[in-house]
Amino acid sequence: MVNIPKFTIPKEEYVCKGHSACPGCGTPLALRYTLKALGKRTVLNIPAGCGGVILGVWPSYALKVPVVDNAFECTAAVADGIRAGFDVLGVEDAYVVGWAGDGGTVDIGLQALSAAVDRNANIIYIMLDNEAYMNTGIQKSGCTPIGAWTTTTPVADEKGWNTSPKKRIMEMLVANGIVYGATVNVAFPEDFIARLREAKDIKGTKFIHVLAPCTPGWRIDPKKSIEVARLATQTGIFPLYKVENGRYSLTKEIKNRKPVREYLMLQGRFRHLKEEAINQIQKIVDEEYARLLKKIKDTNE
Ligand SMILES: Cc1ncc(C[n+]2csc(CCOP(=O)(O)OP(=O)(O)O)c2C)c(N)n1
Ligand code: SF4
Ligand SMILES: [Mg+2]
Repeated sequence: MVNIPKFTIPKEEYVCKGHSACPGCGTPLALRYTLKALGKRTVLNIPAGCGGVILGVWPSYALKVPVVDNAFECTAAVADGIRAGFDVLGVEDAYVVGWAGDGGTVDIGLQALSAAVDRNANIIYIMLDNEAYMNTGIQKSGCTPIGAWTTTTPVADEKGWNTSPKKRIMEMLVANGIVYGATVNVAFPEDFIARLREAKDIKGTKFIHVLAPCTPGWRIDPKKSIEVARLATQTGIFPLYKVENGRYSLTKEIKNRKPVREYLMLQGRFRHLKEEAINQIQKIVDEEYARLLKKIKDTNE
């Protein structure tokens, strides 16, 4: 008898057809997986950015759950306010989610998120990381990786591309005392849903860092967007791990990491990089991966 693996992704859909994301965009997938894990008793708080814009305008809305369109700076504060309202009303079976981009999180929304972690606000905060301010035309954010072209880090010469490292948002929040943090990738839906299911049952502030490709921003073929996202994890550029009460662990083991070149060369935003720069990025990724493994070891002793 053929052994058919158990299908673990819920069939329910809360994202309707007709949203306006570009072909190959990772954001609608992230939204689908999130709502499959949390269900219809979920309220999303979304600031400016592609994550909100692609859903359309009421009554032609692409979501089956309620959304609060909040100001850029205060996603986590508004989410915590809604949670407080639910608590007063005795609503215990609903999830309150902050759903912001990388720019809206590591730059613009950082103080509200940090304050929410201080209060251990009972919310799930999800950061859609497409590694730039995409909705306004691909400007560099604190999450743009070294070597990437953006419209504010143009590649006029070899020094034009982004030279600052990606902000270590997870480590910042761990230092801040967050109870649960995890990285997820739209190319690994079952792992994505498993982390959300884990987070929803924990009291306090939960942070989910999602890698979500942007086809025009990364200059990739829409058909290859999942392949590119998968390579981010297979090369170790975006490892999948979680941190529970300060203890780190890998959620997806990668036995033989692929060379970063395979990830970089599928994307127009990195295609200007020469041998030396690619080797330099490989070295940084190796060092960062070793740091992660050391944190896993140190926090589990
Ligand atoms: C206070 C404020 N500043 C700037 C803007 C303009 N703005 C709208 S969307 C956006 C880009 C958001 O980038 P990110 O949070 O990374 O989300 P993405 O669009 O990449 O998904 C910006 C800068 C705004 N709406 N409000
Ligand atoms: S610009 Fe990028 S993030 Fe925005 S909808 Fe298109 S693919 Fe998605
Ligand atoms: Mg972004």
